[in-house]
Amino acid sequence: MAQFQEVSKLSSQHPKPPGLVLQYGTAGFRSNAKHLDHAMFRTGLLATLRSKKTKATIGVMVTASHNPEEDNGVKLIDPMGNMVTAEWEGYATQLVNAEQDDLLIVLKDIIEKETVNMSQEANVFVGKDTRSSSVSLSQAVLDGVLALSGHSKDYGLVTTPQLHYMVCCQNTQGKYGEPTVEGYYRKLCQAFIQLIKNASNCTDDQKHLSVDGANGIGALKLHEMESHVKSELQISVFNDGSKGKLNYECGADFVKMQQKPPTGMEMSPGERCCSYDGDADRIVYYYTDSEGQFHLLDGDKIATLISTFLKELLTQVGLDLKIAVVQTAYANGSSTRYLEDTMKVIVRCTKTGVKHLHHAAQEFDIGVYFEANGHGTVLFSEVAEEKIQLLTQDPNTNDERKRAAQLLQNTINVINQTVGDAISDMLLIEAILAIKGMTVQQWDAIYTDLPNRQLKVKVADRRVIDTTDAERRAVSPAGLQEAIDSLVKKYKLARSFVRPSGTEDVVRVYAEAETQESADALAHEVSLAVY
Ligand code: 16G
Ligand code: ZN
Repeated sequence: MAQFQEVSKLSSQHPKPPGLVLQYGTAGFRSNAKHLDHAMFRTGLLATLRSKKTKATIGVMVTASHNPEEDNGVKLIDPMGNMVTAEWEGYATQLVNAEQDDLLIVLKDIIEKETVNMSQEANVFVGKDTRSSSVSLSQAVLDGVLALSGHSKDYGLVTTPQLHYMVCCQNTQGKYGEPTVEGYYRKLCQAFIQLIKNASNCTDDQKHLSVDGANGIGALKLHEMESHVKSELQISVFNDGSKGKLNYECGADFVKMQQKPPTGMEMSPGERCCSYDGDADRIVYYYTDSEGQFHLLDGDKIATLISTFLKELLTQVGLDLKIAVVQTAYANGSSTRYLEDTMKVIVRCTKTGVKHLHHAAQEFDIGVYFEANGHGTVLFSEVAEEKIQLLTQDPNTNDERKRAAQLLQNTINVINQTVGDAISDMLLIEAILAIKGMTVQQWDAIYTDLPNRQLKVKVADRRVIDTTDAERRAVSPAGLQEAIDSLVKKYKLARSFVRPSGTEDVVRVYAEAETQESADALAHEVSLAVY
């Protein structure tokens, strides 16, 4: 078939280094950019097959998120803007690892297994982050789509969540919004402006926010968005890529892991600040107090703020909708306790990785999910959206209920339900703080984090560690969990777990305890037990 001749021809321009093996992990393929050209081309091929199979538009995002500038990566986006299924992740790994001469065999094998109708049209949206390698690597993806005669649309520089949004808009025939960057700003910012109208007496201080753009795509996009919200939110962007290096000593991952401010940011005491990661799908907030001490408000604090706000609104509208917060093992114990005991909301714990949290959140009318690292969003079920919409239009609803219903409606519109989105989360958080007249210190004081520590341990083979109970307990190697249990017993309010990383060749260790010294000591002792 002529179709496959084109694949052969173009794939020889994107040859696979013999013997190189890559794995489609929690974050797609990720590696040093030098090793990825063939992976990009082949992901373009696979996206085209996926599009033919689903008869819908598929997204391909070229980014390595918070990794160093030298790395890059690629991820597939399914029709509703969600992550691709486990089966297709497996195909991705097979296709990318096929030696050059076997490529067509593996490709045809996937076509056969999935009974892909090759005469079906295909449509692929492609986006990239600001890494210098992203230019040629995204071209390799486009070549892959072309090789199978698929149609592609190159969105160029976009955040990861923006591309998820475009894919969802396209496949819902505009019901979710318009599949353009401008349409994205319009939808989110209009909802934000509507929300903020409910804030009374906002001071200039409250309207100002400092953002660390991690020298990446988020900074660029904030500049584009600014004019849409200027009257209500004045943003100072630091680490906007004009001087510093991507993710270097800045960005959400750096701030969360180091528990200190990014370099390149001017902060005065008490000032509200936040950091995005390299592809703007994560956000964390922070401030320094008058003693110069740093305070981090991570994904757990964000989930608490948002779920409190939503729960109060649900009470006001009198709708019986089930709200839950989805976390991972990394969630600070204080946050879980506060949510369950004080807020009385359902809390679920899942394995690390957005797809697990997203999936769990879909089981509720309103599912708020956040990883402690700042990746998260809110999902509203169709039923919830309908009930809220009806209330906003019901002539018999009193003013208070109507106002609450409007707030819920605008929250639905400001939040990017396809995936965690730093820009969208930021707009919602800013609106909530303004509506509640809350300072960042007051938000921080909702509960006090237990001191914690994360370490990574290099081992010969991280796969010998197997976990259960949403990664909170190790089932192998034998004796490891018992060792952790007895170490944990030595400290007050302590908890610890280990898990193999899905993105790096290391084992991660997490510990929390009553004091920082105890958390540090426990993390250290547990990491010794892992060897
Ligand atoms: C990926 C995940 C992120 C998770 C992280 C854990 C997505 C889109 N991203 O970046 O959610 O927190 O991996 O990394 O799912 P680790 O397995 O190396 O700890
Ligand atoms: Zn990211």
